[in-house]
Amino acid sequence: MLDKQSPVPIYHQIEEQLKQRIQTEEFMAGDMIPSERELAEAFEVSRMTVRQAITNMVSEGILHRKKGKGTFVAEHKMERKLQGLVGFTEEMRERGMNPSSKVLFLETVSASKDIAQKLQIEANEEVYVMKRLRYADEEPISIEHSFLPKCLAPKFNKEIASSSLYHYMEQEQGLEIGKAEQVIEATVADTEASELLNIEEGSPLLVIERVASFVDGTPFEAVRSSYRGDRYKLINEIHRG
Ligand code: 16G
Repeated sequence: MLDKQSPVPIYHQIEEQLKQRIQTEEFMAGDMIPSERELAEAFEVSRMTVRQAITNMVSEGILHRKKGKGTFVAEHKMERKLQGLVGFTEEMRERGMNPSSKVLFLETVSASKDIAQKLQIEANEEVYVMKRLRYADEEPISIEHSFLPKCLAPKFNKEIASSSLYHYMEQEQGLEIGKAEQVIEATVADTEASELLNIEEGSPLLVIERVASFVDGTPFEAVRSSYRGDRYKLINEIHRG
């Protein structure tokens, strides 16, 4: 099965074979692959060599390890185009997935300096702070921690929060969403995020911080959304010059 005379390193040949078995769906997304020991025996190589191949495939995001359980074929990542301002509900529906939310909390607080600056309001003005866990087809995908000026939606409540914020602003409040500025960075899941998103502590997260405004320029939401790095990726097209 392996060509031990080839200049191609053995671990690389093992990677190629495993990738092929994933491509031909011998191993499907979510399946556990054989253990290092079993693979080492099957390929007649050392466990070290197998480990090298698996480690490379884990860092490429093709496989993932679950502590004490084994190594699994990763689910395909959802791709999100970095174009167009869409909300979570719209985005998942466009994919043919069923979006849902769990409102972890929704409270009224007075805005901190930082939040007031982002929302262009006075410090201490009332804002809603909410945390929502967002699901696609029953699978937790992201945690959203949002701040909204209370005066823009005085009757905002948990029921509205558990469906679509953008739908509420546009269809119920008759306000037109215009643009958002966002910053994207990487982080890792802490204990709370790992429990909510059903991933190991320390797993990668993709964090998007966004301030969204209505067409008249009034900011209506400052949010920090943390997406599972194993299920979500961002793509865009860029032009030279
Ligand atoms: C997205 C937004 C979030 C917004 C939500 C509205 C990012 C980073 N976050 O998740 O700020 O609250 O959509 O979705 O894109 P909804 O209309 O389903 O509530």
